[in-house]
Amino acid sequence: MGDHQMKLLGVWDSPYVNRVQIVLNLKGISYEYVEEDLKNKSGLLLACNPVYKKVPVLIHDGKPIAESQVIVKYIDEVFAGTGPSVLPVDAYERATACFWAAFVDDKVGSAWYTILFAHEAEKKAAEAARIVSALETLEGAFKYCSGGTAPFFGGDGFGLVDVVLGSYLGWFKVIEKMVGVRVLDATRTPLLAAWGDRFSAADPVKGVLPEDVDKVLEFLQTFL
Ligand SMILES: N[C@@H](CCC(=O)N[C@@H](CS)C(=O)NCC(=O)O)C(=O)O
Repeated sequence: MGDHQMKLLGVWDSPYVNRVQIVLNLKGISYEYVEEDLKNKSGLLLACNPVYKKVPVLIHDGKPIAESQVIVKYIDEVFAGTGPSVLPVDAYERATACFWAAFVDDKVGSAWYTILFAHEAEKKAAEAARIVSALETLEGAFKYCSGGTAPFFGGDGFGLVDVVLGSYLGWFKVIEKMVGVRVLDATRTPLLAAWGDRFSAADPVKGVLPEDVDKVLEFLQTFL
């Protein structure tokens, strides 16, 4: 990407990091990836995100940007002329996409996080049910956003909601193994199930989302 210096601080199995990687790939922006050890955070991470001390952090020409949705919007704006856009030009459509992207992290993200660290099986099952319920709502949102015919929330290509929700797809399989409940189920949410297959197969996503469920579970054990 010309003269731009892009460095991404991340963790390989983080949905928040993965969505930034997907957008960078989508736009064809090359970047240096630095894997963080969250049990021993680097001085660079602490200096770049002193408020939350979390990944992802994108460092663009020495300037740090934190919070995944903020980073995605930043990339889309700064590299507006490079590759496809994830945010619509129309203000109302943009507001709608931001609303659903916030809904995903609010409902799916919070339940995902609780499942990871809850000890009781009942608690994990209740949170998985919250994800299922959010996905049922998102099935309706998909119908609305895609007009019932387009392949993605963003239309013919990825939009903000696609990359935000799509970044959890690998984890849905992990949750299924942890909790024994099917999260993204074609009988309950057929449009979303088909969307998930399309999303996972797309070029910008290949090699980004965690696919090896046991590897993710093993890695998770190191934090418990
Ligand atoms: N809202 C943040 C969430 C980022 C987040 O939770 N990152 C986790 C990894 S998945 C992290 O860095 N955790 C380290 C910690 O909590 O100390 C975003 O969208 O970027």
